[in-house]
Amino acid sequence: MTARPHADRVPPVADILAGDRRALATAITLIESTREDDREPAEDLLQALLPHAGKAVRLGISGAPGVGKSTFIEAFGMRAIAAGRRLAVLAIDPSSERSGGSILGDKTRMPELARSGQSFIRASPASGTLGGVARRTRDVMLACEAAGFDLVMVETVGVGQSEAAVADMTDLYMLLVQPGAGDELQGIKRGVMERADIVVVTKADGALEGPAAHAKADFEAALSLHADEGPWPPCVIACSSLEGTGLDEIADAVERHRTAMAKDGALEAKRAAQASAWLWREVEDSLVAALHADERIAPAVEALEAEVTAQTLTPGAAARRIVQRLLERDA
Ligand SMILES: Nc1nc2c(ncn2[C@@H]2O[C@H](COP(=O)(O)OP(=O)(O)OP(=O)(O)O)[C@@H](O)[C@H]2O)c(=O)[nH]1
Ligand SMILES: [Mg+2]
Repeated sequence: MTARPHADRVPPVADILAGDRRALATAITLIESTREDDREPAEDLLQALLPHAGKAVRLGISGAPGVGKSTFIEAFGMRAIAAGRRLAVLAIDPSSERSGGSILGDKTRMPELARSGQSFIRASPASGTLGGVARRTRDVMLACEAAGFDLVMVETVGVGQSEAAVADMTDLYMLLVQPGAGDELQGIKRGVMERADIVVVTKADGALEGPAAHAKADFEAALSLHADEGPWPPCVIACSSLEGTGLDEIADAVERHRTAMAKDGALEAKRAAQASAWLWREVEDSLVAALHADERIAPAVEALEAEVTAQTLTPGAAARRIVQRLLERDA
């Protein structure tokens, strides 16, 4: 089959900029397409949208399964919409088995948001990408911003590297934790805690109100251990998405974070560093994908990997030879 042009699937830039939801959805499908012949039109489209992106508040949300992410996003998001925001929710689902049901699942967990004309919900399966990370979520975020969404919440379940990716593409990273399991800090990896700008203790209501206060104190103590002198000292806030308590405090913290990051160009510097880090992430991903896709190199790569697993060759030496093969490929 010959590759056919996909011009029919490239939505007009003007429609996206005008906030046409169908145009945006079509754009996202193109951006997320893994077809080789979709890459160039997708990149051209993003290039056209880029000057119109960047004005949104970018929030990253992660937490263990069942911690209350969807309920929080619904409650927090509806308040933001009531305050005049347009909200895009982008969910990265790192487990491919779950991805089939996740979109529907999240829409039923966020019924009000799903119905609101001021919100846009999109789930991306992260299957087939490195480190369980949806490679295109950052691009999707830019498209949503160009379409006029001025608050973006990027959500991921707290497993694997997707948390780091979410922290790497947002202005403010929120880690959701729940009361009860707080004593051992819920096995949260140190690196993840250190990235959190706000730790949100969820479900602070009813019988869990006391345990939530305990968890808050535990996390405050843990955070103070590695609080550095950045523009924003991380904080811990308890909330109940069901009762609506603590949500104003979180919204206020988001505002204060914004103000703190506006000083001395801290936000611009953070975004610049993120874009640069993303570039290298993409370069690594592309190189590895090229290696795996190339039938002329694949057998040699496999053979080298076998030597490494048999411990007869060091990973360093094997990596150097693999890179050499790739560089010499088209020579
Ligand atoms: N008591 C109480 N329960 C809550 C609150 N928020 C969420 N829950 C409950 O916790 C359970 C999980 O909530 P979700 O919002 O689906 O959690 P999640 O983190 O999105 O879960 P996954 O998407 O499966 O990772 C549900 O039964 C919610 O009703 C809250 O503020 N208070
Ligand atoms: Mg959820």
